[in-house]
Amino acid sequence: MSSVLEEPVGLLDPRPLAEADPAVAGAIDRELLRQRTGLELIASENFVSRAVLEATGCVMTNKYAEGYPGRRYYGGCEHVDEVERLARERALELFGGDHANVQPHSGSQANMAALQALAEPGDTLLGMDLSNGGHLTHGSPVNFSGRMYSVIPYGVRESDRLLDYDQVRELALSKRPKVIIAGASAYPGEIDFERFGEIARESGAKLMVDMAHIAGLVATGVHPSPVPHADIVTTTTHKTLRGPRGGLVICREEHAKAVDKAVFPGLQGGPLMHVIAAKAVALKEALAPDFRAYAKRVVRNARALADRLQELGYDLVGGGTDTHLILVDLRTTELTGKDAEALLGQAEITVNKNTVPRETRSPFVASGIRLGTAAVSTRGMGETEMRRIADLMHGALDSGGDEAVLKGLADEVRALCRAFPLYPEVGETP
Ligand code: DSN
Repeated sequence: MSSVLEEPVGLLDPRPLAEADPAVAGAIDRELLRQRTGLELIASENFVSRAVLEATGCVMTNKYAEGYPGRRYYGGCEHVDEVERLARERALELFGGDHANVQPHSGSQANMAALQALAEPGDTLLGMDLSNGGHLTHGSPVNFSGRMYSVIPYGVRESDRLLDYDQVRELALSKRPKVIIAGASAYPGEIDFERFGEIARESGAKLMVDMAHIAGLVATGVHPSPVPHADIVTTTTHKTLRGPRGGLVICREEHAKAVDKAVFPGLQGGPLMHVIAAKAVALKEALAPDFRAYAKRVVRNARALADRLQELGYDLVGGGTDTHLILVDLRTTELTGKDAEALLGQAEITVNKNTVPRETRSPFVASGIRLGTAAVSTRGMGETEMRRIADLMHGALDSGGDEAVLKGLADEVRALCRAFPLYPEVGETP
């Protein structure tokens, strides 16, 4: 053996990101600037707290922890066990239910786990049609859910474009699905989960609810909870719940083992322990009394934005909103969803094009735009700002693409955002 000390090699680079990788650091800085200076109206997005950001970037990213607290396949899990237990306990305190699994990497994986726990490949599912407001994982033919199961879609009524519970009941009684999936990603109305529960019981189906969009509203009682009515409830943690990107499952005791087995080893390997730490932090924040005030403001703001858009002549699916979400049907204008997304983008207002009920265009073009107030409400904006935002949006949508007009609107958007600073603790926007 050599007694000469070798030069250490491969040690961790101690430099901050800006020095170690200016290309990535630069893109992150530009993204921070974009989030700070523009209006974020994507209904599924929000801004997390500094504490959630810190946990998401913590050393728990280094740890493998396949299994569950107290039953892992790796040593050294005592600290990650602590955060996973905290996250599970807080999820149950917040939402009720018997059992929580906080490991799904995303909402899609939470849905996959729920379906795996409740049904066998080939079984029949009833799910909301994507262009009526559902989600890919609720049975779309291009998704695992549509490929693995036999899917019967339900939708909204033609008259008022609100959920057609009579249709759901008729389909459930005639087709006898194994699982009914309730929940939506582009539906502005309140969902009657009690009614879904009754239909499921009457037809002998299990009820799975995906509450991803409205989880923050459910957590605070601002939207009725699906938990008492459903076998399994899934959610993401990053929408109105304002946590890190990820998924979460809550279920009745009778499904606990099947859900845990479906998540691991059924679908995933090692859980993202840093994200689970951040979920625990976000769930603590959602348990604090001011989160309820926030959730109420999100809904009040959505109503104010919807009211002003209607005054300006826009056609809103469902006639308005009961939640954080608004779906504008642009078929009364000359614009497609794609045109509208681009025009608003030039004014630094970020939205997504979205299909609308009885859509005739491709999802890449679409006839609507979807809006949400979770992120702007996190910045502290209120109803006065919502009316202003509707006017700014109208200015852009009515601009005919006039670059000077759009630039003027972008200046106004930046001024509005400056009055509601985002992450001021990280330093002023230059
Ligand atoms: N992509 C999410 C949304 O925007 O609603 C759903 O998965």
